[in-house]
Amino acid sequence: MTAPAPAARRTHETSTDIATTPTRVWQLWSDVARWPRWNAGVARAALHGPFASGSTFEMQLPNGGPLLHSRLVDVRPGERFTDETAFEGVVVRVTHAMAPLAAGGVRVSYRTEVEGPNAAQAAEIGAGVSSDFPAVLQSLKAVAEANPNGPKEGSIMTATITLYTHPWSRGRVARWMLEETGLPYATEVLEYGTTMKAPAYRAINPMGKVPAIKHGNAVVTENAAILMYLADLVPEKKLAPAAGTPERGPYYRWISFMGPVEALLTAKSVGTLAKPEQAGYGSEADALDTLEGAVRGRDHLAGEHFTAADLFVASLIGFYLQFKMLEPRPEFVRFAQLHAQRPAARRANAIDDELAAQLQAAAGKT
Ligand SMILES: N[C@@H](CCC(=O)N[C@@H](CS)C(=O)NCC(=O)O)C(=O)O
Repeated sequence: MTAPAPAARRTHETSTDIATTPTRVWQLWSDVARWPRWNAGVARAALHGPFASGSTFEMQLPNGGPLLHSRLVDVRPGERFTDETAFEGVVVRVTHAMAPLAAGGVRVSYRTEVEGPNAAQAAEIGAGVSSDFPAVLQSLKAVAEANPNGPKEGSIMTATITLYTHPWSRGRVARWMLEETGLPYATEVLEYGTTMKAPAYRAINPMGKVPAIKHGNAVVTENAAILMYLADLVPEKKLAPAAGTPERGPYYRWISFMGPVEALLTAKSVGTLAKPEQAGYGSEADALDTLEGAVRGRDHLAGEHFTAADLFVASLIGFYLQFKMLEPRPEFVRFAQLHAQRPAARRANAIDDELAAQLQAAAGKT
């Protein structure tokens, strides 16, 4: 018989100073469902019970990563909390602590402790778990410092977002955007022709169409408006160029240009185009060449990084290519495929594919 390998323990610590109050940091920490907003290493998080010692929570890691089941083991409000996760035969404990600084602000530190039977494995897992903590702390700092006193009582930022959709609809565009924001949201699925046209839903969208979102008392319909509204809720994600910057021009321009493009493609699919000088979309050649010119040789339409304009243009090009309503010019295909690879796009599609399968299974039973 071989003797069991000695138990091993590995620790890592990283910290940063944040110009905010302990109350604000605590607010962000204890709002588990909103962790994905500032922690790119978490796609979705759900707490069962209060933010207190003994409660459990789940974290879905991004990019098809595992669903982790964790427990809060030591919660001291306004000061620190420790969570524990059993993972691949080891136990990972992370202590999130803060201490007020004499000059103002708070020093926030994350300490990771991994215990397991095998030292090499514990070291590897410890390094893996804590590798993105410096980036996570920088994001936490950005969100906290953007609003050091936190949302006011009853502020829209604490309100729930509901997405009204159908898995086979343009609601996929809105869901992709919601996944980009990292904000928690609920989904309400409407059925074509029935619940979508019922008075209860027409009170939200008189068009009886999806998608729509409701955020507190704010109702937003039209994908273009939904995307721009959501981008502004999470400035730290830079999904919209800042107001007043030159990049804001192409951002509005290309999001708005998709309205005429959609009108053109749907008109074309039934075989009647309006006279170019009367139609907002002009001639088909001008509209498609303009769209192609916008994406040709570029990965981003507004500035040098991904924004809601890229999301909207890529998702609608992808949608119309899929339904063979748009000619597959190489630059259209490239632009749509490039952005469809984003983790948030893949997550959103996986959620809608699953919902579609459930609807199909339910329809098969009736
Ligand atoms: N302009 C709207 C278009 C919404 C739209 O046409 N949605 C379709 C699904 S892709 C719909 O709800 N159709 C149902 C109906 O009209 O009864 C937007 O961009 O959000």
